[in-house]
Amino acid sequence: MAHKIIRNKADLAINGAPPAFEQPLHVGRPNIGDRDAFLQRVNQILDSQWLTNNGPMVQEFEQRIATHLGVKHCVAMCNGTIALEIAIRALGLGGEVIVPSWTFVATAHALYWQGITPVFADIDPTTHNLDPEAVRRMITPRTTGIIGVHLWGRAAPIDELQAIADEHGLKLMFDAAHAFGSTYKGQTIGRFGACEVLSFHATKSFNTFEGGAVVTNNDELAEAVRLMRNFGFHGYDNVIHPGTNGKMIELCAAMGLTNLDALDDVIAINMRNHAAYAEAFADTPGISVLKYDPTERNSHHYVVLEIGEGCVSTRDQIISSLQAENILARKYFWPGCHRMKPYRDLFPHADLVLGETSALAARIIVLPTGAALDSDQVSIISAVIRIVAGAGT
Ligand code: T4K
Repeated sequence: MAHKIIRNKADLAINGAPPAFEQPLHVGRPNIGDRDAFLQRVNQILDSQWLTNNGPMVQEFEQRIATHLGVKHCVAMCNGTIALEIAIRALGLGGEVIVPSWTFVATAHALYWQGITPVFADIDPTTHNLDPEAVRRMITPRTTGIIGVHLWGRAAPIDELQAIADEHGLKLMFDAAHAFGSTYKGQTIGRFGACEVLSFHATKSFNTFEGGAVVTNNDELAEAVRLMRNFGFHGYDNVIHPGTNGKMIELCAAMGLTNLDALDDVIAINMRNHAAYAEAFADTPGISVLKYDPTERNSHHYVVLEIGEGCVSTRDQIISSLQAENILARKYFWPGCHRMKPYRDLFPHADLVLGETSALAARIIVLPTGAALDSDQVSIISAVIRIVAGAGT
């Protein structure tokens, strides 16, 4: 595709020029591994006539994920939300559970859907993750647990949250939907808290179409989660636990096995794109690119811009200018769960204790990246933003 050159304001679509891209550039374009290898696995599934219910592909997938993360158990699920719900139930959480509001709404829904009140604690604006002191402030006699979220794949303050949980007799688990392959103090995410929950949704750096998993080193918990995933069945005709249907299908496991082989390449591309964006905005007043700690592993799957004071345009003006060019940037996780209808109704005054969350929600833009994006496209996206932000090219 020929690329439009953007040198100044006259070249922008908001000023009447044609859009930079004919086809939309999305955040969350799936990374897809070797197509032939995937199709070979699909044929294997069709030949075997075993499509779901803990089939051989799912078992192989679980083993490879467990090995990849260095964790004892991986229980694969149909998606990350059901995996969260099952983990929450298996841990026996109830009453109130403390979570960040600054997360995808599934974290809160997984609790509320089960009659548990999600209590939102504020974040540290530099890490975008839970602020341990804010968590302490939200503990009440009804609190039974804490769900930390490793937002953008950057680990939550695991040690501090574990200390609070231990001090107050609370259960601690993690929503690791963004953190497949990330590390905390050099150790791979998956082993922390009572368990951690992964998402393998199409939009994640590593995907199985739809999918998720509960990973843990706790044998008993893994067993409970396995039972709940399959209606509580223990062998044929013998139900020993209430349960639901959280099973991953063979086709999804086939996609996962294929994409696992391509993961290093995807991460290399993400790192290249992230570095190019960081360089493009290095001297743009009021714009910063969220950094990843070079001493930890991270898929660099999220390119997160913060639009602050000193930028001549607002966040929403930049988003609109990008949309006019067919660049579909996102405001994840605007406006924060606490301002979404179900939780706004529940906590009409939550803004009073979530000042950092509300302020951050107004500053964020998430940009396209991943294997679908080439370096020229990154340059054009950066040029549009720099001009709209008053920094020229
Ligand atoms: N916890 C956290 C912290 C999470 O971020 C998530 C999911 C979960 C829990 C729950 O896990 P899952 O139950 O989903 O496994 C998307 C994803 O659906 C969701 O998985 C993800 N987080 C969230 C951050 O993003 P939406 O509502 O933004 O999806 P949508 O349809 O607007 O698509 C996002 C972008 O991706 C668009 O620009 C289009 C593009 N896209 C999407 C799909 C599905 C493609 O290009 N191809 C595709 O196949 O939620």
